[in-house]
Amino acid sequence: MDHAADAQRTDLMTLTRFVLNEQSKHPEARGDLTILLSHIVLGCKFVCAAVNKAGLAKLIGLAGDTNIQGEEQKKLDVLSNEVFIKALCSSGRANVLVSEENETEIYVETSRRGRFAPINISQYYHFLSRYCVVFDPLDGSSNIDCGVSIGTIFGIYMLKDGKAGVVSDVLRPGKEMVAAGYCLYGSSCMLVLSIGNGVHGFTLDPALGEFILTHPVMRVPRKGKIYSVNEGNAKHWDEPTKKYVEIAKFPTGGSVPKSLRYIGSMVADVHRTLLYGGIFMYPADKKSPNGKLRLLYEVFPMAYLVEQAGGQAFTGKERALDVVPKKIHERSPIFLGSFEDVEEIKSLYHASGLL
Ligand code: P6P
Repeated sequence: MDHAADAQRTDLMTLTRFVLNEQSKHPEARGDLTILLSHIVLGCKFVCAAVNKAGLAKLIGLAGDTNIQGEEQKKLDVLSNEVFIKALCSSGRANVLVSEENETEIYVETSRRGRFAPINISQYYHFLSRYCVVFDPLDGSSNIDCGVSIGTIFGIYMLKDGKAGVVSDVLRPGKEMVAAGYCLYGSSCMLVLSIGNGVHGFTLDPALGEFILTHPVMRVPRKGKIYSVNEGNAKHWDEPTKKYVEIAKFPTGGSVPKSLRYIGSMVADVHRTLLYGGIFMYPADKKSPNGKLRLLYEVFPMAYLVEQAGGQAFTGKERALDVVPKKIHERSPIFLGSFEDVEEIKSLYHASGLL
């Protein structure tokens, strides 16, 4: 009998247990983040089920509407956005929400904020729900109809001063996030999370309906053999990006060329980069001077995770997590992944005089 394997099978570390254990290390923690995360997890389970049966349930196809980004909304986009907004509002721990699918930020009405018996105004503010959540409910949704993996991305800030939330509570550098994660709806449903102490992967066990810790302490390999970019934009790239890709394809000094892997679904591309190493890039170009990906709910959470896993995230000008957003839907170029691979693109930008 393999007692270790047997113990592994019966000592299931669920995501909830893991977060509770982590939070128990912080005496000041009141369990609000645990409650908030449990509602995000509920949303992920719901969307996972919906994505898996989309083909059968005729959810695939256009919802006949367009979002603020001008992109055609698919039914699963609409459903996912509603699920997460309702889950976050009912958590009683969310104060300000920003969704890719909503033009303006959402202020959770007071009655839905933390459950409390206000003794006096200062304690009222103290017990007010303290978290702001920025999220892309279903990123990569243009890939839904062809069965490519898609995902949910989220980042969490704590209110700056504990009073009623305002938009400036979310127009903050990504380094001020207290947690970030994504849920990948692919061959399996995997939630990858950091609450500031490393990155950990949890795989949904459909039989239990629980996310089980399968990838503890995920680390990005220091250097990788993969570069991930949409080469269809090559003619619009700046010189450092062109140079980096040129070196990746035609290395000197007898090095082996890197492999190109590009899925076109950020969660899937970043997940592979976290596991296998290498670099994922969505650079600025002449068509999109600020790149395509959204800073608040795509770039920041992924940059937070990659740094927590020992990698780097760079915008072409600065460390991605240092950027101060001016608008909730602003875009940013991004280069993220293995520490040494990102260091190479940073050196090319410094040598170019663009910095
Ligand atoms: P392109 C999906 O639409 C998305 O927002 C990200 O998930 C993905 O990384 C990117 O756009 C792909 O963009 O221009 O290469 O199709």
